[in-house]
Amino acid sequence: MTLTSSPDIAPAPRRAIPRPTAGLIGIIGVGAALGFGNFAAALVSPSSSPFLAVGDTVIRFSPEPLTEFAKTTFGTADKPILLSGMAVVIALVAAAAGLASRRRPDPGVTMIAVLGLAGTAAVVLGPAFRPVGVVAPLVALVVGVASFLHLHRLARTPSRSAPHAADGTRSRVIGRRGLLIGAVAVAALAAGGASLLLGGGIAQARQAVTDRLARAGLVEKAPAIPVDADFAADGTPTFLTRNADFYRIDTALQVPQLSSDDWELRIHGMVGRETTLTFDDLMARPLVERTVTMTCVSNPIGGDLVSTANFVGIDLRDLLRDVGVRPAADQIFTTSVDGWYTGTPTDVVMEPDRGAMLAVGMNGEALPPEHGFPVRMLVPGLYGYVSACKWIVDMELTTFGARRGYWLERGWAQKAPIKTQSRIDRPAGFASVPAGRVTCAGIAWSQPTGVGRVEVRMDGGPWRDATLTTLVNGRTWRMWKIDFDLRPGSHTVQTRATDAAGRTQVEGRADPIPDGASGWPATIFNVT
Ligand SMILES: Nc1nc2c(c(=O)[nH]1)N[C@H]1C(S)=C(S)[C@@H](COP(=O)(O)O)O[C@H]1N2
Ligand SMILES: [Mo]
Repeated sequence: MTLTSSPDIAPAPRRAIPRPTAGLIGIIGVGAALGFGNFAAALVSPSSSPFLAVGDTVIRFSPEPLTEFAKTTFGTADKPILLSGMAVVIALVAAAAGLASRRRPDPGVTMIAVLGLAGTAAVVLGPAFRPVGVVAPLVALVVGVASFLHLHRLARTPSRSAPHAADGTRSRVIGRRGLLIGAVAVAALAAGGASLLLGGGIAQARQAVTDRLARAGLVEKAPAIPVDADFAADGTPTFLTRNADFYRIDTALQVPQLSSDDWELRIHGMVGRETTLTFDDLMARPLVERTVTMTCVSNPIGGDLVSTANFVGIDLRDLLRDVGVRPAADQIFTTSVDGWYTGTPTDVVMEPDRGAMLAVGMNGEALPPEHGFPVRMLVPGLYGYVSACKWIVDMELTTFGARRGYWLERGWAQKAPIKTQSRIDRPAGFASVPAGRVTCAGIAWSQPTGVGRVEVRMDGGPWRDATLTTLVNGRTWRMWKIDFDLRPGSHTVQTRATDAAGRTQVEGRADPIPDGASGWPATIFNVT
């Protein structure tokens, strides 16, 4: 390469780029790759962001104990934490490659090419790959290499304005301002691409569905929630969980952007009549509204992976009866647009009172993107990982022998009814409360039967019956509270719930894996 910045100056022999500049050039080159890659993905195919695809791959191949640790330790923050960690590692690699390129650009170019190819591979081998998906990682690769080479060239070009050393060979230091502007532009682009990826695309389609649901008639309406359905004033959650507060669990790093206009559900396999349902087909069926408490199998004792909402959608049993299920099909295998998959026992879904649904609405609006817009499955009384496929696009009637769900492959149980549970919300663990009358309060659930009784004991004393809220229905949680008169000192409160059929919550402690946590919760607190 011959590079002269100006014909009237003889090319000076070029020296190494100063270290800080070299590192920064590496970072900006990679930043440009990521920013443009995200941006291209947002425009072309949301699932093809090379950065997010690498993250998805990390998740898919993480050993089960690690994902479980991340889920329980970081909760919903697990994904931002993973992405931030990846960003830090990539920035370090980029800076190192930049430093190695003080004279020749080859190490930096190689690094960007390797990262770009890794991103391309992650996209191409990802579960939701379509051929247009290669555009974004290739844009990232080309833009990354080009910006790196350009900056490298600038940095190595002797500057006319720079004071010349005695030998006249001082390399040009790119203006700090120029670099800063470049870095900010790259960051803005990356952020812009990310926000487009994470939301903009389907807002209109969602609003249209919300409006449509507001006009639609319901053949089954959920009874109004009684005002005394919770003890929120005493520390329990409100009966209905706001959509923004509803717990969220899935393997998707980026929320799938699937418009209701593009949505189709193929129902096939061991069925009488293979069927493809469009969103209009779904909305043309009788719509039902049901109040349901959902729970994640990973919820530890005392955990908050449990929430309640009013869901609107169609009755899944009715739909399957219309399609016709062959008797041998013991598994309903569902797949999401992002490639996640699970299997649900057919016999449970076909129970007349189970209330299994394909849901499109949640608490008066279209499903939020994070909760499966446009359509998700829902089976009251089964943990989400075996029943609640979000962004559902495929339903195959098959057998448990033929196919295994995503979490089954990772050691979780095939059949997973939600275990009867109770939780102590007040007092909080290690809280200090004034002596005298102390109110203890919390929640309990036992779907689909419903909670019939919650007993509470203090410091290993006799079990006492707590006051319960009105039972809304067997598919939902129920709140409890009880007062104790307590002296100063350390105290331990413990609960156990019993379902409406008289079965009491299991005392023995079990971890969430393989089929849900068990054990009577206990909270230690101080009376002062
Ligand atoms: N597509 C998809 N659907 C999914 C999952 C997932 O990872 N991907 N996770 C399941 C699990 S483990 C649970 S507990 C519920 C959680 O639903 P929510 O996020 O709406 O609360 O979704 C289920 N459906
Ligand atoms: Mo879950």
